[in-house]
Amino acid sequence: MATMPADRSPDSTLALLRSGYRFIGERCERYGSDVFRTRILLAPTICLRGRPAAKLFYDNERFERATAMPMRVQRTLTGRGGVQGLDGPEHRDRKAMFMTIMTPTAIRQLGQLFDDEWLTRIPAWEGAGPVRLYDELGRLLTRVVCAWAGVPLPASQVDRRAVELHAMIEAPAVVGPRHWRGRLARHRAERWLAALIERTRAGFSPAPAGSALAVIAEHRDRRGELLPRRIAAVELLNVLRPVVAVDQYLVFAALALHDHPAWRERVRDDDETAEHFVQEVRRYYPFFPIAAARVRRSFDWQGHHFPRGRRVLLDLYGTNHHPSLWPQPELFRPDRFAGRRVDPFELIPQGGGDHRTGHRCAGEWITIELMKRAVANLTTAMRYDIGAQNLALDLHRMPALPPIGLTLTNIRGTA
Ligand code: HEM
Ligand code: MYR
Repeated sequence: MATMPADRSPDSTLALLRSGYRFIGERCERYGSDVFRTRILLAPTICLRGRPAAKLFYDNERFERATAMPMRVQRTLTGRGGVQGLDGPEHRDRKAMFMTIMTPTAIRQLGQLFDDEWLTRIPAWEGAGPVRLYDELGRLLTRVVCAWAGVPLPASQVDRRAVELHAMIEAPAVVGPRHWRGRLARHRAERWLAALIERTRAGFSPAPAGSALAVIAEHRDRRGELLPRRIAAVELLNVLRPVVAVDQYLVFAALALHDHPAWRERVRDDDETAEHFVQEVRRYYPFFPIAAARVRRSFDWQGHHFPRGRRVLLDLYGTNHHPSLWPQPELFRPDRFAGRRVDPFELIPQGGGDHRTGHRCAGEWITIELMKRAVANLTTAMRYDIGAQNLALDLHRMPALPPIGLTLTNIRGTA
């Protein structure tokens, strides 16, 4: 058996929180290995990156998710009892529920609502001072996703719910007030949506057929049972929260257009080029850093032993920046996707493998659709300036958005 390189520190949890997106990659480079062991949250943990590692990690025979997600992530970002922590037939069943929501027609409808809302907002932005894109898109996507999902949202509640959804996304990997705001936000949002599920089931708040609210409220598990209302709320939040989280990618897309202005024209001219641009934004910019699982049954891989129950972390960011997959990974180059067939274990910002049978993100197509539409809106529907501001990404922070979230000035509509 080969010796797995080991991190010397007695516990690396703080190092992970401090180093952020480069934690696994830096160590892989130091040890000359895409697998090493360390201790995180006081427990032995194996870290992996790269394509063969992703292929291994998404093998359901070898890994499971129950108890894999650290509690601080469950209490903020994902919630407890939702699809992320299920395995086997229960996971298949719950995942199928999500996938019935993601039809091509429904995705187009979401995109259309997003465009309509964006165009409606332009006159207000024209008259306003500086517009903080992250905040503005957070509110816009909150309105859009609630309308699409069948969730009633009075205008007076938009700001509050947008702040709550952002708080959950910003909380999992920080300590201090930002973490506690995320916990409180989750608690409030789950209460709100559990009550809505109850009203919907009782017929007081009818949900449009096929909407996320209807599908989740009416879903029956393999035993024919409705989901407990708290779990239904967690799953409804698993639609609302990540659609709002797409705003980070939209800000990154705007940053990329700013830093690489030659692409403004190229994405306007050609749909395929716009797709390459969006893929490169998802590859290049840091967002979901790491996926977590546990070894289901002991096995050996590449001469290393993986004991049953061991927590394993897959470096999503590091795989998207792996030099053997992506030449000059630190350069933003959408052309790298031209003529390239991307297999399910190479470009994994939203997880790898198969959407239906594995834990790969249920919202990947929605994400791409919204990003393409945002790029079109930023390049054709309006003009704007980006004044002097700190636009540096901070890879030590997870998520890594520039603190101000990108401010646009002098917005003019083109219509
Ligand atoms: C799972 C990232 C948007 C719904 C995941 C996973 C990642 C991810 C890394 C976990 C993969 C794993 O555990 O192996 C992202 C990113 C997004 C995004 C970076 C961009 C904002 C969305 C959207 C939706 C969504 C728009 C829904 C509308 C889900 C669900 C799961 C998931 C339901 C759980 C899947 C499962 O456990 O089987 N996402 N996601 N995500 N995502 Fe996303
Ligand atoms: C979602 O809302 O599900 C999609 C986007 C969330 C991104 C959150 C980024 C920071 C997460 C750190 C979590 C570490 C997981 C082991």
